[in-house]
Amino acid sequence: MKFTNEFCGRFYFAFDMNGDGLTTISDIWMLFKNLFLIPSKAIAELIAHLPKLASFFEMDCWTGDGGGGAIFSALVWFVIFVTTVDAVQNSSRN
Ligand SMILES: [Ca+2]
Repeated sequence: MKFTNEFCGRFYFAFDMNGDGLTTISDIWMLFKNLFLIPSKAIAELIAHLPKLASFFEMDCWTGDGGGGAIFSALVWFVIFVTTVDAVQNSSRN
C-alpha cells in the first residue's frame, strides 16, 4: 500500500474543498477542520512514509481525521498556545 500527499490529499486546502464548483458554508467548515487537524495529519503523513510502522498502525488515508486525530490535534494546539503565552509573558518580564 502506498501513501502519498497526492493520493490521500491530507494537506489539500481550497475555497472549494469538496470540488462541487461552489464555495459554501460546508467548504468553510472543511477548511477549518483541515487546518485544525494539521498536527494529526502531519504525524500521519510522517508515519505513512515508514511502511512497517504504517502497516503496524493499519493506516489509511483517513488516519488522523477521526476523533483520535481531533484529540491529538487539540492537545498539540493547547501545548502551542500555552508555550506561546508563556514565551510572551517571559519576554514582557525581561
Ligand atoms: Ca464546494
